Amino acid sequence: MGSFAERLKKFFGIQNVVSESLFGELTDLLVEGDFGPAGAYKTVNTLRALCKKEKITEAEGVRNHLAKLLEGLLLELRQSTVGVLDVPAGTLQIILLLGVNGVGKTTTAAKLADQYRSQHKKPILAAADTFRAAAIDQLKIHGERLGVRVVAHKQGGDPAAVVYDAIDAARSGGGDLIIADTAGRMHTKSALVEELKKIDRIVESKAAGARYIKWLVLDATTGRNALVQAETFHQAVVLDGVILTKYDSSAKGGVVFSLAEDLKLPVVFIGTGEKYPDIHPFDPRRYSREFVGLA
Ligand SMILES: Nc1nc2c(ncn2[C@@H]2O[C@H](COP(=O)(O)OP(=O)(O)O)[C@@H](O)[C@H]2O)c(=O)[nH]1
Ligand SMILES: [Mg+2]
Repeated sequence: MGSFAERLKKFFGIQNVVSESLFGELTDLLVEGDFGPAGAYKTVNTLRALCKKEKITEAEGVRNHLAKLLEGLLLELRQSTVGVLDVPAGTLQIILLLGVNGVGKTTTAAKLADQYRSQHKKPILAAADTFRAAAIDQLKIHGERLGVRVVAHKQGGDPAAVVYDAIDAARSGGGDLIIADTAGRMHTKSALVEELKKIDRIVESKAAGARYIKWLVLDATTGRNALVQAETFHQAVVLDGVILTKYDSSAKGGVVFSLAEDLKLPVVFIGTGEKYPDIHPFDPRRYSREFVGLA
């Protein structure tokens, strides 16, 4: 449990009567917890009305209702996260991992390859971060360790062409799942958006009959900035979901609720460390309960 959950737990432990000041302080706390002011007010307003209707008189009851309310918000999006791990046999799946530098894309690509392999999939890693030679080498090292094939071109090459080749390799019997690592770093935002659109267009045109998925990797410790990143990437390519990394070192996590509410983007996986097994399918109930310090 992160220290932010501890704070919420403590807060509800100290308050025992349901008063307007409880709701006021809770709003401030949610803002601090990366909810953003608008989201915090909206959530607390709904919560206040709910508690009034249900005649809740103890703080503990407010906490339980908050957890349920948050869970409900996430469950609305559940539909789109169903089957993140199980893809119908015979269908090629292409996963494009997007995100800014340092969020954990390459690590996540390796973790996913390991996960899917244990689900009897045959993944191929595509080194579509062609920006630095070191990025390509990093993915190759993971591939060797995991015994997973890596499709790579030279540094400075066209990222879309790497994915293209990986799709050909898969279709000629080399695999049934492509996990593409990308760069996500450009001198300007508009250059990044153009590059993203280009990769997306090319992969889309080659992906007929395949299940093409775009997941944005976000670092949980960056707080509200993660939402800004999500807006940029979502505008450029229409994302299918988010993978939240470094949850082990994050104290907060309220941004997950803003992603759901503001952008209708579900979190599909959570990264909880640097090792291969440190990735877990997102569990809305558990996450919401942990967030308020109930789990
Ligand atoms: N603690 C922690 N560190 C992570 C996690 N995911 C990635 N990292 C670390 O974050 C750093 C950047 O990761 P990398 O995959 O190279 O990011 P990229 O630039 O997006 O490809 C590395 O030191 C990783 O070990 C995670 O879930 N938890
Ligand atoms: Mg990388």
